[in-house]
Amino acid sequence: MIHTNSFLPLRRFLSRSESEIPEELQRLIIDVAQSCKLISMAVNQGALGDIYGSDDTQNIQGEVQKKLDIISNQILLEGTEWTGRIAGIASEEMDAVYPIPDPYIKGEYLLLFDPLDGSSNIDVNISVGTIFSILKCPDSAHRGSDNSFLQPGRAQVAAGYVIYGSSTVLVLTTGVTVNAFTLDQRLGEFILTHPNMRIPRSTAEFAINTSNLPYWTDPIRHYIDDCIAGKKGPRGKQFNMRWVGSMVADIHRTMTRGGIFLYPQDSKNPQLPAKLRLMYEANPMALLVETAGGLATTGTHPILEIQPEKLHQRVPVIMGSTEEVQVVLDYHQN
Ligand code: P6P
Repeated sequence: MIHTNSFLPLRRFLSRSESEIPEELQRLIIDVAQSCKLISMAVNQGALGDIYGSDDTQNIQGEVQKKLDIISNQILLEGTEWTGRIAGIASEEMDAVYPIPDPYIKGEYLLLFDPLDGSSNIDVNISVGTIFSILKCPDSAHRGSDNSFLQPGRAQVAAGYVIYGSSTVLVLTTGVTVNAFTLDQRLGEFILTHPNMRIPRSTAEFAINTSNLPYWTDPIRHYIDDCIAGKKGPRGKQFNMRWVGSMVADIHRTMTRGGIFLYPQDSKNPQLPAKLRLMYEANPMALLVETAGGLATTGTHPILEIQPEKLHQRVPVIMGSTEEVQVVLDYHQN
């Protein structure tokens, strides 16, 4: 491999980044990326490794935990807890905040993640991913207490995901630009392959689980009906639909070629009007989408402006190409 300026590993990119990323934050991002390399190796074993199937446990979401959910969560804990860079960790797979154990030093950041999003797709070999969010730990708060995590998405100092698909790709933002790095399996390095990602402003592709149609609110139902009506309908153009059932995969497609991703509130389960989690799914994805020029809303409220009340709270999610998200907002207003 000839090292030229076009060959930019993650570590070198972060040190050169135009947004002057603090040294400790650079190192924390590299710690997370290193852990995701190990998760990628575990995922890529497929049926050859003892990783398929479920554990006989449930997480706070009431979801059966896949073996790889547990393994991925453990990899991220062991890859970051010792570094002295974080004061606490929150995960979809852990009920409470994970305090940094003694004798490790507590650092200045808070790390949140969904260690393996879309894990119901693992056994059928569909892309899954890790979603992560990094916040500053407020000096005032008890280092790493629950309340210190409850910050709006706008406060994130970094956010990203790693998609374990036909290739393993890290998509990262520190709020200035969005950049993607493909894992070179031979070198074991994430290499910059998609500098300064921008979401196309318009799209003719929507992603939603249409089996929930009977439970949607009227604005969403009317919006989807009009998309499906195509050229002869009020939108006057043909739409395509995609639904992978793995947020990382659906959002990566949206980041790459545009689109609109919707997991709106529905009345299917009155106790759970929304499905996706704010702190470690909606917020990091919203920061990535909006930094890349897209828009992220609940349908009535910008996601990044929500003041969290609970660590595992859920919110409706509509995000992607700005002009199309604006159309959905218009359906809500009219
Ligand atoms: P449904 C995966 O479980 C997840 O949290 C997201 O990754 C995904 O977008 C959504 O749920 C899929 O939900 O109801 O279509 O299975």
